[in-house]
Amino acid sequence: MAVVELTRPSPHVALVRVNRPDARNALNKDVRTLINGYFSELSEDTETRAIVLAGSDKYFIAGGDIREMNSRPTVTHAILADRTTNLMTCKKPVIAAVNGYALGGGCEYAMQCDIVIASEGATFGQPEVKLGLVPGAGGTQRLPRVVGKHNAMYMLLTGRFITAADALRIGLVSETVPGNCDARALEIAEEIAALPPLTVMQIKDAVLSGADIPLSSALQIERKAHELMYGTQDMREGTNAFSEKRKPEFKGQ
Ligand code: CO8
Repeated sequence: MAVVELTRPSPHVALVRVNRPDARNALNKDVRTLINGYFSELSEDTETRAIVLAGSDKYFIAGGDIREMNSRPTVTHAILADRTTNLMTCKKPVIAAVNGYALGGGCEYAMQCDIVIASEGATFGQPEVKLGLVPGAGGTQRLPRVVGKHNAMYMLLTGRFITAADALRIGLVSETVPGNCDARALEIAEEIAALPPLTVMQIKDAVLSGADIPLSSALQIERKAHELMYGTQDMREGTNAFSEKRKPEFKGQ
């Protein structure tokens, strides 16, 4: 069985599942390569409108592979390392379904998703400091942007784990559910997949493109994305359906 699997549980929805139980779904080279490959493919696939990234019942992803990291040739790796993932550049909305541990690179991969659904029993943490490491996939940069400086520093400087309830409180998680959260994440993916896909992609692009630039420039991105939608059939369909008091049928055109 592959360490990462792609399935299509419903029309327009893809599920990418990490399946490396022996190492608690740690991100070794194979896992990272497969995730990159799938997200590159799904980003361009016109049939796919929403994606769920999941792990197992008890482990989302327990971080980078510690054994693999320990044996890296330091300088070569430092020069060649590229932490860009096709997860963070994926054009389609990505929902993380976090059951169990999301640690280190696992917490960082969850943060690279657009929506994070967690089981009430999930655990989040950036324990790199305890290994003598600085986070390497966005922990020191994305985490403070998501949860604010003091919450981020608490997690990053102590390496302590936090509960799903605390993750929800500080904004690291969008929603928590009792028990396994895969079904809820897929339900949200299906909800998004029924919406006009060009609009969904433009909203995601506007949010991410505008996040790190001055507000005036970010608002230009939004203005152009807004205007672009007037040229789509789906915008006509959505507004006509509203006036005619019927359910819209979006075609992605
Ligand atoms: N890497 C490699 N192997 C791991 C990892 C890991 N991150 N986590 C667990 N394993 C392995 C263990 O070595 C063990 O292997 P074995 O059976 O051969 O001895 C097996 O999984 C089971 O582990 P446990 O017995 O510890 O399982 P528990 O269920 O008792 O505990 C925990 C689960 C809490 C997840 C625990 O395993 C743990 O704390 N793991 C390490 C968490 C951690 O420190 N993560 C941060 C890693 S550093 C990092 O993420 C930096 C990322 C840099 C960028 C990444 C880019 C992709």
